[in-house]
Order: sequence, then C-alpha cells, then structure tokens
Amino acid sequence: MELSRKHMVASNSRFLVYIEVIILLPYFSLPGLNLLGLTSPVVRGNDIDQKALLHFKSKIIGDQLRVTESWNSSIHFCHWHGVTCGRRHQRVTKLELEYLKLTGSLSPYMGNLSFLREFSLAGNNFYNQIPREIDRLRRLEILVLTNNSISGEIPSCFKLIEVEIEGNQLTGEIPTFLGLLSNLKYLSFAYNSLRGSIPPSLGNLSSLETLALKRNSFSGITPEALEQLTDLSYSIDDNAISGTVPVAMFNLSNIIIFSVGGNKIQGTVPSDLAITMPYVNFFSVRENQISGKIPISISNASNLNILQFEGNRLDGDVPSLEKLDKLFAILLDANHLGHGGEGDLHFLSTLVNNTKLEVLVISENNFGGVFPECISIFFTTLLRLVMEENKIWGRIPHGIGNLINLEVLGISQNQLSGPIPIDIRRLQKLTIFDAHINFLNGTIPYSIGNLTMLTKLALDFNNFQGNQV
Ligand SMILES: *[C@@H]1O[C@H](CO)[C@@H](O)[C@H](O)[C@H]1NC(C)=O
Ligand SMILES: *[C@@H]1O[C@H](CO)[C@@H](O)[C@H](O)[C@H]1NC(C)=O
Ligand SMILES: *[C@@H]1O[C@H](CO)[C@@H](O)[C@H](O)[C@H]1NC(C)=O
Ligand SMILES: *[C@@H]1O[C@H](CO)[C@@H](O)[C@H](O)[C@H]1NC(C)=O
Ligand SMILES: *[C@@H]1O[C@H](CO)[C@@H](O)[C@H](O)[C@H]1NC(C)=O
Ligand SMILES: *[C@@H]1O[C@H](CO)[C@@H](O)[C@H](O)[C@H]1NC(C)=O
Ligand SMILES: *[C@@H]1O[C@H](CO)[C@@H](O)[C@H](O)[C@H]1NC(C)=O
Ligand SMILES: *[C@@H]1O[C@H](CO)[C@@H](O)[C@H](O)[C@H]1NC(C)=O
Ligand SMILES: *[C@H]1O[C@@H](CO)[C@H](O)[C@@H](O)[C@@H]1NC(C)=O
Repeated sequence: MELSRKHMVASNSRFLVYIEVIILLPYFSLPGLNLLGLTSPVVRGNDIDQKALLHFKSKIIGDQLRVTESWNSSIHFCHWHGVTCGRRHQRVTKLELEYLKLTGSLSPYMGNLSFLREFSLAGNNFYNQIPREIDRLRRLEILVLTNNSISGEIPSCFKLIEVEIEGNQLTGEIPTFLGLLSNLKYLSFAYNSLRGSIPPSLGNLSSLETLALKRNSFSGITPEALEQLTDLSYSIDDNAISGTVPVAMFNLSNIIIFSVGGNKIQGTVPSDLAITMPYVNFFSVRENQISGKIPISISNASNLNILQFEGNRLDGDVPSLEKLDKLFAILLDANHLGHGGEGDLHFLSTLVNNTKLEVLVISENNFGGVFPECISIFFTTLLRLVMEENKIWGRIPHGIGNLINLEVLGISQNQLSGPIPIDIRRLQKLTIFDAHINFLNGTIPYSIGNLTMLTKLALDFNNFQGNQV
C-alpha cells in the first residue's frame, strides 16, 4: 500500500497521475505518506479504485454464477472478473459484467472510478437509480445498462459516445442537456417509461447515428432540429408522437433505419422518398394516420429489407417493387389500397425475381383482380401470405403447392371460387390455413389431413360439398 520513492521515479506518467490525484483529491488520506511536502496524507488512485470496486461488490446481493468471487484481496483488482485496467496506470478503464445474473443496486462509489471509459452491465438485474455520482466520470464514453431494472432519471457525462439503457424502468423526461454531449453517436432509451417530448436540442448532436426511443410514452411532435442529423437512424415506434414528420427528415441521406410506427403521425410520404434515402433498409410508418399514395420512387429503394405501411390511410396503386431484391417483408394491410379491380395486384408480379421475400401481408384493403398465378414463383422463401378481406377473385392457383415453406396462408373474406388445389398437401409446414367466407367449392381434399402442423383451419362460409374430411 505504500508509495515508495522507487515507484515515484519509475515512470513519469505514473508520477503525473499521482499529482492529479493529489490535486483533485487532497483530502483522501493514507497514513504515513507525506508527498511533496503536503501536510495532509494522500491515497493512491489504485486504492480508490479498489475501494470503489469493493463497494460496488458489496451492493451485489445476488451472484449465483459466483462472478465476484474472484474479487478478493489475493488477486490484484485489475484481474478481477470483468475489470480491465489501463496498462500504465493500473486504473480501472473498463467494467464489463454482462449477462451474469447479478442482482443488486449501483454503488455511488463508482463515481470514484475516475479513469472509467466503458461501463457495461447489460442483461442483469440491477435495480434502483443510477447514482448521480456517475456524472463525475469525466472519461466515460460507453454506458450500457440495457435489460436491467434501473429506475430514476438519465445521467450526464460529457464525454459519452454511447448510451444504451434499453429495457429498464427509467422515468421522467429526456433532459435538454443531453444536447450538449457532442460526442454522442448512439443513444437508446427504448423500452422504458420516459415521457415528455423529444428535445430539439438533440438536433445539435451532429455525430448522432442512432436515436432509439421505441416503447416509451413520448408525446409532442418530431422536432425539426433533427433534420440536421444526416447520419441518423431513427426509431420512435410505439409512443404517442403526433403531428407530421418534418419533410426534411425524409431527406436524411445516410439513414438506414426510419421507424416511426405506432404513433399518431399524420401527413403523407414524400414522392421522392427513395431518392432522398438511398440506403434505407428498414422503413416503417405502420399504425399511424398517414394518407395519400405510396410514392412511385419507393421502387428505387433497392436496399430495403423491411417495408411497413400497415394500418394507415393510404390509397391508390402499389408501385412496382421490381428493384427491391433485398426485400424480406412487406406489410401493407389495413389501408385503402387498390381500386377493387383488375390490375391492383400487378405489383406482385414485379416481385417474382425476389429471392428473399418471406412475409407478404396485404389484407384489409380494396385490392381486386384475379388471384395471380405468379404467386407460385416465390418458391421456397415465402413463410406468410396473407391477403384477407379484399375483393380478390378467381381460383387458388395450382402452383400454391410450390410455396413449400409456407406457414400461414390467409385468404379469407375474398371472392375466390373453384376448388382447393390438391397440391395444398405439399405445404407441410402450414400452421394456419384460413379461407373462410369465399365461394370455394368442390370437395375438401383429403390430403389436408396430412398437414400435421396445422393449428387453425377455417373453411366455413364457402360452397364445399361431399363428406367431412
Ligand atoms: C479469490 O479468487 C480466486 C479466483 O477466483 C479464488 O480461487 C479464491 O478462492 C478466492 N479467495 C477467496 C478467499 O475467496
Ligand atoms: C433485452 O431483452 C429483450 C427481451 O427479452 C431481448 O429481446 C433483447 O434482445 C435484449 N437485449 C439485449 C441487448 O440483451
Ligand atoms: C444548439 O447549439 C447552439 C450553439 O451551441 C445553441 O445556440 C442552440 O440553442 C442549440 N439548439 C438547441 C435546439 O438546443
Ligand atoms: C433535401 O436535400 C437536398 C440535397 O441535400 C436539398 O436540395 C433539398 O432542398 C432537401 N429537401 C428538403 C425538403 O429539405
Ligand atoms: C429511380 O432512379 C433513377 C436513377 O436515379 C431515376 O432516373 C428514376 O427516375 C427513379 N425512378 C423513380 C420512380 O423515382
Ligand atoms: C426477372 O428476371 C428475368 C431474367 O433476368 C427478366 O427477364 C425479367 O424482366 C425480370 N422480371 C422482373 C419483374 O423483374
Ligand atoms: C364450382 O363453381 C364453379 C363456378 O364458380 C362451377 O363452374 C363449378 O361447376 C363448381 N364446381 C362444383 C364441383 O360444384
Ligand atoms: C398422407 O401422407 C402419407 C405418408 O406420407 C401418404 O402415404 C398418403 O398418401 C398421404 N395421403 C394423402 C391423402 O395425401
Ligand atoms: C468516493 O465515493 C464516495 C461516495 O460517492 C465516498 O463517500 C467516498 O468516500 C469515496 N472516496 C474514496 C476515496 O473512496
């Protein structure tokens, strides 16, 4: 524990650290030490760190994996599980205890780990508030507390680059001063109980790449100031955000995720969408009050994986999706799309070269026309085909049997006629087959009995004949 003269001269940088400790913390004492003529004794930073870690440990009341067993005096704290030290100063720079079934509260002593850059406790059961002392960690860059039971309000450390406190019980509002943390790249408070509006000051975080506020109780409008954040990925799903999205938000040229579903957002989608967001791969405005047309330019959004327009007030035609060859899910249900006539489903034939599509949901619209034979070209990728509550007529195509990985086939409440193709038996993974309320006729194929995964079969309100299967 003693700071010898030899130590003092061993390394200049270490010496500097001690000086810093002395200047910052002249009141900590270590008996028998009298440095630089100071009358009050001093403590080494290392001891402060060890004490802080031991206090941190003392607040952990559950440790079924015995992670902190190694946190004992027979081992230097730099080698304790989850602790990383700077090589030169032997001060704690990183404390990483993720997914270790730890239970406890957070010690205010952690505010004394003054060299800490990275602090990550994701996936444990830490509860109570984040101690205010954390604000003293001037070097802290990464704070990850995702999936714990942390309550209380949001901290502020001015060097923070990444703040991940998803899946906790944070309350209160986003403090305006977060707009001063100019290094922030990643900010996620998704799945908490925050409320209030999104502070316009966040628009000043010019490095911000991710703002994830999903599943809170935010209200108010999307601040125009966010338009400045050209590298932003933005997800605010399932809050109570209202108003229109500022047009320039659709102009964030490097945006990858734009996800504002489950709010009360109004307005239209701008016609030049894909031109202004060339890299977008996740675009969702689901369950809002968006009206107007799906812009034709969407056909240029060739990086799209997921496109969600469901639950809005969109009408008109669905444009060609020919270039969207990375599309994996498209959800257009519960809108007013189509005209109830031939041609409404033309967009499906523009997807035939897509080799990724797994989810196609177009129910509750005004789509008319014949059930397109081209559907059978989606071969093995399609898992869900749901087109219920439209005005689709004609027969179920024989080729439906090609969709051998199909799990859900929902075609109820249309005007389909003719028989169920025998080939349906090839859909061995089918769990839901719902075709009720149509004009289907003939006998129900016995082979349906061979679809052993089926949990729901609804064929009522049709014109079937013959004996029960
Ligand atoms: C200290 O930690 C080491 C490493 O985990 C362990 O082997 C030892 O038993 C511990 N000592 C005590 C007293 O718990
Ligand atoms: C947090 O928990 C949710 C729900 O259990 C899980 O889906 C998510 O992957 C977890 N996130 C992290 C980063 O562990
Ligand atoms: C952004 O920063 C500028 C300059 O620091 C400041 O004047 C302005 O008020 C800030 N904007 C917001 C919305 O906080
Ligand atoms: C979108 O960005 C382009 C180029 O950066 C700019 O010319 C245009 O005015 C912007 N549109 C809006 C609505 O901000
Ligand atoms: C798609 O992009 C090309 C090239 O940038 C452009 O010429 C064309 O007009 C765009 N199409 C639509 C429908 O926006
Ligand atoms: C699909 O690919 C074929 C062969 O490359 C091409 O001739 C056809 O035009 C493509 N169809 C669509 C809708 O992209
Ligand atoms: C099924 O209905 C069509 C007309 O929609 C009819 O032509 C056909 O004869 C019917 N088939 C049976 C087996 O009743
Ligand atoms: C059901 O499957 C069995 C075994 O694969 C097969 O022998 C039988 O012919 C099938 N029945 C029908 C009606 O397809
Ligand atoms: C640093 O942490 C505070 C609590 O926030 C304690 O009160 C201090 O005693 C502690 N200081 C040292 C040197 O351990």
